[in-house]
Amino acid sequence: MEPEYRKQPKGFATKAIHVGQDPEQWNSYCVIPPIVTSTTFKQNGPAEHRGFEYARSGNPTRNVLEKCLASLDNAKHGLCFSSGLGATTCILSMFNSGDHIAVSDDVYGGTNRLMRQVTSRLNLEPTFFDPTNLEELKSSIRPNTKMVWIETPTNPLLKVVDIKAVSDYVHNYKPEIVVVVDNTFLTSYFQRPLEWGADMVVYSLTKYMNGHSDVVMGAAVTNDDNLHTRLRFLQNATGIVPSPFDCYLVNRGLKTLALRMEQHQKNSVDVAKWLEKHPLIEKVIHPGLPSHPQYELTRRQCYGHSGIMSFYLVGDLQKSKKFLQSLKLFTLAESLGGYESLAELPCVMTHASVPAEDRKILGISDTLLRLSVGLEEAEDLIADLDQALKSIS
Ligand code: P1T
Repeated sequence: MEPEYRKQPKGFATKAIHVGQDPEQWNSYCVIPPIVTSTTFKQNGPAEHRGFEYARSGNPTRNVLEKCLASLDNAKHGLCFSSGLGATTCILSMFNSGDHIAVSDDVYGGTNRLMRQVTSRLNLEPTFFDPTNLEELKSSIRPNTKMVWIETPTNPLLKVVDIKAVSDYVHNYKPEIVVVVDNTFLTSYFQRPLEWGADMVVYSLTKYMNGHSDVVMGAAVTNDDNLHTRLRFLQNATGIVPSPFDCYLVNRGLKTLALRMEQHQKNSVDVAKWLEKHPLIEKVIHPGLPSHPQYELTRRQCYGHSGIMSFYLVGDLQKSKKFLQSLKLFTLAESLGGYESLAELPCVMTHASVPAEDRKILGISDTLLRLSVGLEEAEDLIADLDQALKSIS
């Protein structure tokens, strides 16, 4: 019998719709949180304010979203930033020159670029390890390691990392090392890393959490009061904050997160199973399929899988390009997690900034394609893939 995913406890959709949204917090009793655009707030006396003083340090619309986001990960604290990489930058600014950070080798290209080309200049030395190999993790930890950063599933190869094994090892070595999990691909609906011992969860809200491809934003959630205090200070001190209008949109997007993720999952499994049988597809990478190397771990650790998948085409760079240009419903574009289906070629798009040598070792080849399967009819998506594959056969 196929192993089941973890059973989703009841209440997720209710929290997404209600936590932080109480109408009685507003004078007007408005049911939908207002977009508060004021940059500053009247004080009763100098330095005597009523919770808000200046919109960078706190904004009512942002507070609503931060509370709701924290609840979805069963976390105490949530903080929003102006992008996913903004959240990462803020987290990195918790550390000092000379500190070491261990980073998963397969991460979003922009995260790789930030770590390699910016963090390293600040003498915050990042080293990369294969997160599916605990021995590599062990040998990459040093006396000055302050943070271990993983993505799971990874972008774009969808390697699934055992969050508990990583967190246990790191915390046994030294409890103060911060284990951060980028949970962008699955969202708090399908995976909640704090349940497995991670210290902090990071999101590009730009993706599934907002779900409508019209906001760039990031977030971090944690149960650790000390980490939260440090990060809240830095959120204000570095100024990497989102706009109230964007907070309103993401808060709205969360209301349908559970529904959307269920449908993304169904559609991506249909598409993946169809692709697996196609002679022009060398290999499909989808953690929800038994062919995935960490299929059993995925079932144990996650509540499901999203619409993200990758595959290797039989052919070369020209074929990959022609295939992508022949798609009609899938849009050839970077990003993922919106209601619309997207397709891309990581080696020259999202992961072009990863050094060619590393791309080769990782398997981000000219024929590795990534799909973000959206919410259209699965049959229509399959028909689109079929006609595009015919164009290269
Ligand atoms: O784009 P931004 O909101 O700054 O988020 C960066 C980011 C962080 N983490 C993961 C796992 C991501 O996938 C991203 C952004 N990724 C894309 C734009 C992409 O097409 O993969």
